[in-house]
Amino acid sequence: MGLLAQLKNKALTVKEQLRPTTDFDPATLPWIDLPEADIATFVKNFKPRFPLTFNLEEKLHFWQKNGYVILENVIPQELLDAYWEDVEELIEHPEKYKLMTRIDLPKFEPIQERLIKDFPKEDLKGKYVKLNDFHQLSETGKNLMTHPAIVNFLEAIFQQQVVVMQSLTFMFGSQQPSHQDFPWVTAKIASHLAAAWIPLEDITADSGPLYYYVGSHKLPKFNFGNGILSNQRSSRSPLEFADYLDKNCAAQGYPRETLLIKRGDVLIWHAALAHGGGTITNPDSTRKSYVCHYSTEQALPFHRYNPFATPVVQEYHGVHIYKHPEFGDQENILKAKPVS
Ligand SMILES: O=C(O)CCC(=O)C(=O)O
Repeated sequence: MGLLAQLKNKALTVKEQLRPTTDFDPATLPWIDLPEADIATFVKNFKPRFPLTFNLEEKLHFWQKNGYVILENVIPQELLDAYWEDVEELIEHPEKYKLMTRIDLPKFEPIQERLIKDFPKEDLKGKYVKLNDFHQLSETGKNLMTHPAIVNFLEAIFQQQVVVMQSLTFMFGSQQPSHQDFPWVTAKIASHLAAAWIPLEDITADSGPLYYYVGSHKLPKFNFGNGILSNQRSSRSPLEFADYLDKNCAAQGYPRETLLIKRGDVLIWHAALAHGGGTITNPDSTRKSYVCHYSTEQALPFHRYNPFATPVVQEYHGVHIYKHPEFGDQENILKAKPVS
């Protein structure tokens, strides 16, 4: 670490010890998280960008109480097929594409995250594969993550310019321990975060489905030793965090639910909803899914790979998706196919 970085780290350590954050900043909370949120009046005045395909008022009440919503049967099958075709093209011809990929297998330690072409091709079809930000290459990925039903809901809860933060594409269950997203997937405003979990096939109970604790977005926040965000100065580990969530959600009576949704449905969850990947009980059972994280322009005015540069903005269905700062002509290399 250079001298300047050391000084900055020291100053941050002192600041975090003197005044550790204990919760989201009330001054920047999305309106729906405020105690006085009036959903009926909001819905009366809200002009959705696209025709509504779900009962917005009902879903907003559900979100406020439970920290998530499921929009049923809103995504066309052709769009899901078209995205999966792009994924198949990528894993059949990894040498043509520039994409950071993670495979959590011991044989790839210590570098489990690499360019996709640097993994053996046969491992790309196996377990523990996580494709990072494939939407940058796939225009269909951009169309899918900004599907009008998702955009209508995100615009309603944020009431601000929505931006894409990152995406993950899975073939198998992640088996990730319980966590909330805001301590890791951080923007300048931790509460400006939501995620969509888009199944690319019907989800079965043996595939390690996503689980979540209903209402857990209201749980008092975990202290990483230096506040509510996890960073290199934190003294408490992700497993301690998982343990805190599992124990306290049970103690508070937040039911643990398993996500067995179908192609065409989408789950959207709150920045602070506790969730994780269940255990895979049938090793052959796939769990193809596309997980997209969103924020607002106020909280994320840059691409997270280059916070110092002005991002190049692409607009899809009203959502801003920043061009990858290093991908150049790989951005949208897989063009959108016409879907009805
Ligand atoms: O899909 C999964 O199993 C985990 C995804 C997840 O937890 C996340 O992206 O925050």
